[in-house]
Amino acid sequence: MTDSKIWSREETFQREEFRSLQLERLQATVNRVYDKVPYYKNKLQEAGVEPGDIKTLEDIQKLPFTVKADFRDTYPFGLFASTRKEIVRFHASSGTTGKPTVVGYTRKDMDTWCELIARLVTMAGVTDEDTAQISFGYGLFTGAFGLHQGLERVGASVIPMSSGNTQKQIMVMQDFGTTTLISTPSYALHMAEVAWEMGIDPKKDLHLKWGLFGGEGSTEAMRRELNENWGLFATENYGMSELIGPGVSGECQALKGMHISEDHFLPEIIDPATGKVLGEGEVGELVITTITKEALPILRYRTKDITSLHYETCDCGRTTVRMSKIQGRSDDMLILGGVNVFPSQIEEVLLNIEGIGPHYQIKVFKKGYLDKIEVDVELIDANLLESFTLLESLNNKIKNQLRTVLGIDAKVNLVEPRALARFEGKAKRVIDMREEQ
Ligand code: DLL
Repeated sequence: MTDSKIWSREETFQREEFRSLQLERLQATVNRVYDKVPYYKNKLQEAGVEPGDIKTLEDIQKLPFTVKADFRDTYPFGLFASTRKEIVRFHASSGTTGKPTVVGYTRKDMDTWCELIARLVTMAGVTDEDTAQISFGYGLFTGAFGLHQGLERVGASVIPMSSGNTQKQIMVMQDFGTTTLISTPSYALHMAEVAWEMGIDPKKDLHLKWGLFGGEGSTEAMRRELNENWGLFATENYGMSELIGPGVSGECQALKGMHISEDHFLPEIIDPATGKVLGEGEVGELVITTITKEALPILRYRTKDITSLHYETCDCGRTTVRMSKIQGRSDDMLILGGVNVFPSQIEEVLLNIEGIGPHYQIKVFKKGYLDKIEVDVELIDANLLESFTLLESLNNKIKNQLRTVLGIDAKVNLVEPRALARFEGKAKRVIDMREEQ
């Protein structure tokens, strides 16, 4: 793997340079929300904090958290710190129920966003020689437009394909010579299947070099599958609408975690149960304060995403803090017979078992006071369905693995290839049937 270049000098700042810039920007952000967002002014006053109380970076802990409900309570624009005239773009998050979370950007925010994406695509290996096909859905979702502008900034040739229409995606990849695929990891897996059905081997017949995946989690086993199916080098990136969209963090080619652009985002890890701030390497909920946003500055946003932070300099030379893969969301965690598990841990176990594909679905039920799960898993080879003995032994193997690795008991249903739903955006792998019972 060739070493990619580093886009901005800030990515290699010394820790002290970061700290003084972060303090200055944190103070400016607290002043900004105090002056311009009445909702925040109230929240700060209730917490007994004045902007002048933020004298060191550690004083961030005096600030109250912001949570999703704050967006709901102020829907649509109540957290905005800029006037409508200053806003040049709206996006909204893909909530499944109720009102979406609306976010806005000023011209300067758009420029920052572009810069952040330029950093992450560069660290993944993309250059102005590349042709990037964006297979995220264009629209209110931040994924497509976010990646689009940053890729143009580095000079890549962008194909604004959007998601869906999968056969056409493959045709365009072949005819336009796409080298870079941008999508959710689950959609990329599905696209490879469609290519095979069309008689195209993505690895041999297409020219993919880079896959920049994000918007949802993926395990290392899923990464191997993506690399293998497409013949590309997969990196992952993370973000969320409330904070900016994609661009919060991304992996470099060393694959040692996702680099957070610390000159724009101040990360903390907390114990989700108590709110206590945890130390380097400890696993907990990611909390982020935006320190350069104009339209929508957010103090200590509780992302609900579970990860840890690592500060030592990366092999790529960047000094920015890295966050480990998201293990799950604090509200996704299942408690099965007293054992806490995230769906991503179940995925990791399944994808390491031979004979089953990367498509699965977890159904959660309530039995008495206990949660129980059933896992539907797709076979790779439909012929196995003919042999009861082989099927039974694979089924037992999966159950045993789930028991020995994770300590959980699950009912496993093996289903034929292509029996489970495919996704063009974010996958929905967990079906929660607890409320319906
Ligand atoms: O998903 C922004 C994004 C778009 C990031 C494209 C990367 C690429 P939302 O729709 O607001 O924004 O969803 C945010 O998605 O809190 C995580 O739970 C999840 N998520 C995003 N990226 C990852 C990732 C975009 N790499 C929510 N790993 C976040 C795990 C991810 N979860």
